Amino acid sequence: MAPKIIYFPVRGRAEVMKLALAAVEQEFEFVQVDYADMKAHPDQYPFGQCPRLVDGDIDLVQSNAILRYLARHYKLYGKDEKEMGLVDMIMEGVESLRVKYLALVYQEKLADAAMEQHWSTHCDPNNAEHRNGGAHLVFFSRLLQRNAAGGGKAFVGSGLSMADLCVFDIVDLHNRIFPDKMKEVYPELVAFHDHVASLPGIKEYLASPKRVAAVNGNNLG
Ligand code: 0HH
Repeated sequence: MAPKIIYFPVRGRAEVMKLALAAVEQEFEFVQVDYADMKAHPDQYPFGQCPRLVDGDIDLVQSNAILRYLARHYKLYGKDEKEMGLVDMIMEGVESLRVKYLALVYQEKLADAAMEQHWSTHCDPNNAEHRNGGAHLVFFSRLLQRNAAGGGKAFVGSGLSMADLCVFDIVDLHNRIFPDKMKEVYPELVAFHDHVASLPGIKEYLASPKRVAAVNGNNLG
């Protein structure tokens, strides 16, 4: 049976899971969460939250635990322990920036001043060494350049990994809210994003109705 992703009808925290399954050309089923059912079944939703993944007898919540399971199972975790550690490291870096992005969208509602603040603190390369909670786009630009084997197309080694899909998603989210600045300041991240978007499986997924239109739950972003 195809893996089932249970979540709200938005991209949100389920998007990288869908990208991963698309990348390995594994069919999946998307099931819209029943909120009351989620709250009534702590056995299935142990933290009272989704996304949830059901794949055979695997039944998980917590998005990064799900992503790591998918990375292990579908061989998106690098070729050895060293690469696996780097995939984890980059995934955690994306998580740090995702939390800042989520605050911008859900708490600040993309207000102009908050957008400026987010760009200044978490995106402007001239401010990278200031206090930013370890969340900054330039860190990803540096890591991409550091991985010579990837040639600008992979963050870890030379093949596609879960790290790439996580970075793809966070760059995609920033491209949407800062389209001009991203092209101007981070052409290498935009080129990386476009490369991932063109990969077999991902290209078809992105153009399909399975890619839900709503990015976040408040129609912003
Ligand atoms: N640490 C968890 C993880 O990484 C965090 C999960 C989480 O925040 O998996 N889950 C939220 C949904 S993500 C949750 O279950 C935010 C998307 C909101 C979209 C709402 C769309 C409605 C549109 C019809 N929240 C429910 C809760 O906490 O009660």
